[in-house]
This record gives sequence, structure tokens and C-alpha cells, in this order.
Amino acid sequence: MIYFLLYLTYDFLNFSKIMYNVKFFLKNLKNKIKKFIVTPFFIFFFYFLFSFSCKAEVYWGKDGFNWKKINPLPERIGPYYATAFDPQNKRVYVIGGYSSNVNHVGSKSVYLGKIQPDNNIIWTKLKDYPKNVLGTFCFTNEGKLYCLGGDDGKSVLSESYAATINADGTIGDWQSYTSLPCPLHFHGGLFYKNKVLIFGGRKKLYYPDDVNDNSRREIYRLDGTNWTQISQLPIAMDAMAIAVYKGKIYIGGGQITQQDGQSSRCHIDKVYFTTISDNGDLGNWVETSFYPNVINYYLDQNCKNWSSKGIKAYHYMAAYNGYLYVFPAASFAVKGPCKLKQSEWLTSTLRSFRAKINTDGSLNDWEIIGPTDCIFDHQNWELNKMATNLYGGFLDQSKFYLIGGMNYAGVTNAAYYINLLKGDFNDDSQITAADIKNLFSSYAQNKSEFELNSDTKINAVDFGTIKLNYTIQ
Ligand SMILES: [Ca+2]
Ligand SMILES: [Ca+2]
Repeated sequence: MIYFLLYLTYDFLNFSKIMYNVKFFLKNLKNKIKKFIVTPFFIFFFYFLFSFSCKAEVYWGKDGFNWKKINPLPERIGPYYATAFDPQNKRVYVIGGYSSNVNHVGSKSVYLGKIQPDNNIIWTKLKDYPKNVLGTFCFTNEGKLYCLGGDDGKSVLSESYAATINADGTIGDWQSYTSLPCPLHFHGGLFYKNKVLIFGGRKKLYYPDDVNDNSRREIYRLDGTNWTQISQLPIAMDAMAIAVYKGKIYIGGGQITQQDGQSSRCHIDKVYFTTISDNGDLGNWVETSFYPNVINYYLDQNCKNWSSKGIKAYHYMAAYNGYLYVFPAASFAVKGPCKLKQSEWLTSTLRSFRAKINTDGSLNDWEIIGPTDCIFDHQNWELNKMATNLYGGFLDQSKFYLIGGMNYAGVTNAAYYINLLKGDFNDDSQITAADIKNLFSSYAQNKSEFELNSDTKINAVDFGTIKLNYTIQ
């Protein structure tokens, strides 16, 4: 595109020159062209180029993991929304969430996002959900969109609803669907091989200190139109993250609002896994790892020192290509061990981390990935910037999308994705010769965003990293 514009510019000037030679009376026009035509043309030209670079907002991580901005949601949606991703049709539904960070009001809004070949999303507003809703679990199956439980800001719901999905991805009217076995919000949910499973969750709207029957341990499966309790979690919990990989379920983080029959408050940093069979039966839970503390003190003098503990509850987990990934958390972290009236503090981070999944399902050491928080801090927390306080997201092949959320300026409608396939420079979810070509041209220009081994230089090691990690197709 740039070369085309340069060519046009060259052509334009050439044409002007010819006109100058042929028509004598235009002798003095050269200066006029410079002043009144050429200069404004160049101003327009550079403005045009600049506007292109503005659209491509990217937060580069020097390790090769980058967040890229896409079309924002038409409305600001805060944490505690639900996403339902339909990979066959490349559609995502975003349901509910905070519509304001002032009064913590739930939203009825439902959006359809159509994922485009260039990884952008086109958003359409759909029919409102029957209630304001936060902390629900939604999924799509065979032409229907389902949402189970949640809360409406006043009470916790067992009510569930389903809507038929039309050929164009829009939905029909919401109809009542099988209620949950009890009111639940911030429960874990899983739709796996046509089975629906619900994990834990919280029964009460908040977690007052005199409540001792709040976080849940039960795991239910929907068999026909009945919920069957099939197993239980290692401990009662809510606001945890769930991911599935190669026949194993991972549960990470979460919150405890009761322990040993007593009211308490703490966040969990453990990761457990178990097997899941094709008919939705679970094995025994194995404790495998615990989340690292994510504390960022970035000491570059251009960047504020900024600490963040982050990622314990209200976060998102996804498994891809042999790794378990953990993405930013929402809301508050609880400091210290589980106890009554444990204090909370606001936490907010963009740090993400991953651990390699061993063949027996256990996890290797955690590695922090992506750009540092301070890069975002430099944005002065504008509302149209990426949130550091999120709840959900979804994984489309190697691309993980984060939608809306909150940063310190408030609730945002900004949306971003990160490509987990490091070295896939054109984001087509494949490492091919096209990526080597990109790396080679980056090598010639020494663009540090394409370096793969965190040494801040594009060098032979990066070519070696691609060769070592991936088979070139
Ligand atoms: Ca590629
Ligand atoms: Ca390098």
C-alpha cells in the first residue's frame, strides 16, 4: 500500500513536470503547486499514513507475544460478562457484565461478534437477555445459545434461558431452559463433547462474614433435563478458571468464602486437574501447581514503578499447543491466608503466564509472557484502551481475545487479541515460509518486535527458534 502511494506521488509529480514544460503560461505555477497543491498533498499523504499506523495499535512484548487492538464493542462492557464461542461459525456471543463501574449495575446487553479472516471482529447488538446478568455461564450447541444461572444484581439466579440462533448468527426470543439445581453465580461451566457440566459457584449475592454456606463444591452434569451430581471439587470455590486439554480438565485459582464450615475469605492459587471421559465422567483431582505471584516493578525511568499481585480469581484460562495459559484477572485480590474478614485490595494486571503441560497432565514451571504492565500505564488509562481488569475471553485457534473489562479510567469497550503461536508473523495460525519471509525482512530492518528469544535483537537465534520449534510447511 505504501509503495503504491509513493508510486502515485511520483507519478503525480512527474505529471506536473510534464505540464510545466508543455504549457509555458504555467511557469510560475511550480511555486503555487508547492505551496497550495503539493504541500497539502504531502500533508494529506502523511496524515493518511499516520492514520494507518494509528489503527494498528499493538502492544509489543519483547518475547514475541503482542496484544493487537481490534474493533471495540459498541458498548462498554465491564467484567463478569459471559462469552459463548462457536468455532464452527467463527462467532462469539457476549452476554451481560457490568455496564458501569460506579454502581456495579448488570447489563441485559447481548452482542454477536463475527470473526473476520483478518482476525478482526464485527459486532452486532442482539435481543436483550431477559434479566440484567452477571457471572452466568453461556455456551452454544446445535443452533442454540444457552445461559445458566448468574445474578441480576439483586439475587442469585437458578433461572436459565436459551435462544435459537438464526443462519446469520442473530438470535430469536429468549425462552426458559432447565433451571440450575440451586441459585448459582460465578460457577465454572464446561460444554464438552455434548455434555454440560457445572462446577462450584457461589449461592449468596455477596460474601458477608456471617455466612457459612456460600461457595459450593458440587459438580453437576446435565443428563437429559435433569442435573446429576457426578463429583465434587477438591475444595468449595467460585470465580475459578476452567480449561480442557487432551481429556483432562484444569481448575485454577478461584475464591473461597467458607472453610471448615466457617465463614472466611481468601483467593486460591492452586491448579488441580483430573480426567474427563467422552461421556462426561470425571476422575480424582490431582493438585499439580500454584500460580506465581505477578509483581511488577518496572524500573525504567520513563515508566512508573507499578506493582500488581493479580490473577488469583475472576480470570481466564485456556490450553493451547501443549501449554496452559492464564490471562488477566478481574476485581479484587484477597491478601493473605483464608480467615474471617480478610482484607481485599484492588488488583489489576495485564501479565499473562503459561506452563507446559506434561504428558501425565501435570504442569511445568510458569513463565510470564507478553508486554509489561507499564506499557499500558503509559496510556494514562484512557477508556478506549485495553482493560487490565477482565473476566472472560475466548480462544479461536491460536488467537486469544479479551473483550471489554475495566482499567483505572473505568469500564472500556476496547477489544484485543494475542497470538499464542509465537513466530506466526502474519497471524494465519500456521508457521509457514511466509513467516520466515517476514522474519527475514524484519531482520533486514532490525525490528525488535519480531525477535523470539528475548535478547531484543533480530538475529540468527530467532531463525533457529522457528526451525527448532515448528515444522515449516
Ligand atoms: Ca503464519
Ligand atoms: Ca533475538
